[in-house]
Amino acid sequence: MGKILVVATGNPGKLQEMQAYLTGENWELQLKPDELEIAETGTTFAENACLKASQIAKATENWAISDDSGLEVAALNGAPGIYSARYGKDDRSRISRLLTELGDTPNRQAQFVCAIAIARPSGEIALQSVGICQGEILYHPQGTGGFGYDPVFYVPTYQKTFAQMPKKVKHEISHRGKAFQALLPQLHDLD
Ligand code: ITT
Repeated sequence: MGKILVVATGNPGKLQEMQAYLTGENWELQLKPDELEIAETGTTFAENACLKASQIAKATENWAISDDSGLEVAALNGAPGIYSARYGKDDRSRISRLLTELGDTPNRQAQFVCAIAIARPSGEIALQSVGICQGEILYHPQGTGGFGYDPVFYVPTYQKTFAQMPKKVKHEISHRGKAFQALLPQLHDLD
């Protein structure tokens, strides 16, 4: 067994996807203690990812990995962006607010962004990466897979929303997939 890596998220959808990327790596994954909540006071995804990884690492005295992500919608000038989790009280109300704010705007262009950070037990950031996936916001939710905004995020190349595509396709092409593809090769070199 390798070193312990605390997965610093309280979002079950994210946790499941992060675990899938880290399976087979030489790290023993551990869940973040429930009571450890980190205030996301940064102004960028990368800053918030670093804050979460660093503070969870220090608090647990272990290595920690965090993901800060969200949806940027062109017609809303990049909103909800880093406030994607705070846009509503649950996934359903977040989606409904997004569709209301967009109305019948013809510009449906959007992107998901994911910043990943890995911190040493000291809190020092060891690795960082960012991944982006382009798509469009539908007028109505489609599909039941995934989590969060997945039912309204449509990827034209696949003619499916993230919630309609097989898990392994989202795993491959998503913002999180791209961030992990950049990060994983470097994960082996950490000491
Ligand atoms: P942690 O900070 O505990 O990890 P969180 O849900 O608060 O959990 P964020 O602040 O990073 O995480 O917010 C991410 C938001 O963006 C949240 O509302 C997600 O539903 C949404 N999101 C991120 N990745 C997504 C994905 O792959 N599919 C759908 N929605 C996603």
